[in-house]
Amino acid sequence: MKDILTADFMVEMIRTVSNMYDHGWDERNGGNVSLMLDEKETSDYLQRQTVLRTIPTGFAAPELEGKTFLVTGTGKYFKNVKYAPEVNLGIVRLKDGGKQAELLWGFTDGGQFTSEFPAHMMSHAARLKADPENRVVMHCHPENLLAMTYVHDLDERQFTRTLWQMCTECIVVFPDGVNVLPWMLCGTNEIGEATAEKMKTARLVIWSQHGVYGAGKNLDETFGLIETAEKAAEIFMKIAHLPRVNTITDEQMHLLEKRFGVQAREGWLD
Ligand code: 2HA
Ligand code: ZN
Repeated sequence: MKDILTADFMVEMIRTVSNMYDHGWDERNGGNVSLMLDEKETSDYLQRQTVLRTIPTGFAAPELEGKTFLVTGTGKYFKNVKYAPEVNLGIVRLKDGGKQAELLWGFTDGGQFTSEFPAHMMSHAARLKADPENRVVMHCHPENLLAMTYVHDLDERQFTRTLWQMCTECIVVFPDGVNVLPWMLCGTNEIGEATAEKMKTARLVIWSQHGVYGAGKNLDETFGLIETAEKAAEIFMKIAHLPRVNTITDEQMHLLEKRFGVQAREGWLD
């Protein structure tokens, strides 16, 4: 077996959560990330037949039976992951229709996966139906997106249109827009189910007064998705109290659609 700390997926996960921390998106134990791994990429690094512990998940996700995930731990600080990956991260495989998770590596202090595991797994199941290549679900607390949920209408079309208007690239990066959940109790199956429902139609889901969920094919793409939306929210928070003299018009958005070969969410442009 090769050293798992040298595997591409591990190096990328450590870099990504460190970068998220450095962006100020993950204070204390805030945020959580899960990355679906395939057998091919883990076979040189992991004894897949050795189960260290079995952990009940408290939900069912039959679509994810047998799937393996590298996931951040509950109560763990992103800033510490690079110093002790085997304590702060774990690799789990779902079984019994998602009701049990077999720990294959990590959480060496007896810990377990993030409290938001239901939202992560239900979101993976929902995104895989929309895009079979989806592998990542990422949650964090970026300050401007969060701030925006205090001062902006939470209507999804309105919220998205404001973000699209803040930077030219936004409609290109997230033509599917953002979906928005009202404040809900986090860490529950209910918020997991609600998030997954919202993930059917967009890769970004805002948790009002809490943070954001993003989904994508790989860690870079998902990070970039949140980074772009957060940049737009930052511009909004800089200008929201000032008179708006200029904007990006819907006509200009249609030009961007044509130039970049993207299709804005149906009915969200005039
Ligand atoms: O894991 O971000 O939503 C800490 C959180 C909970
Ligand atoms: Zn959170």
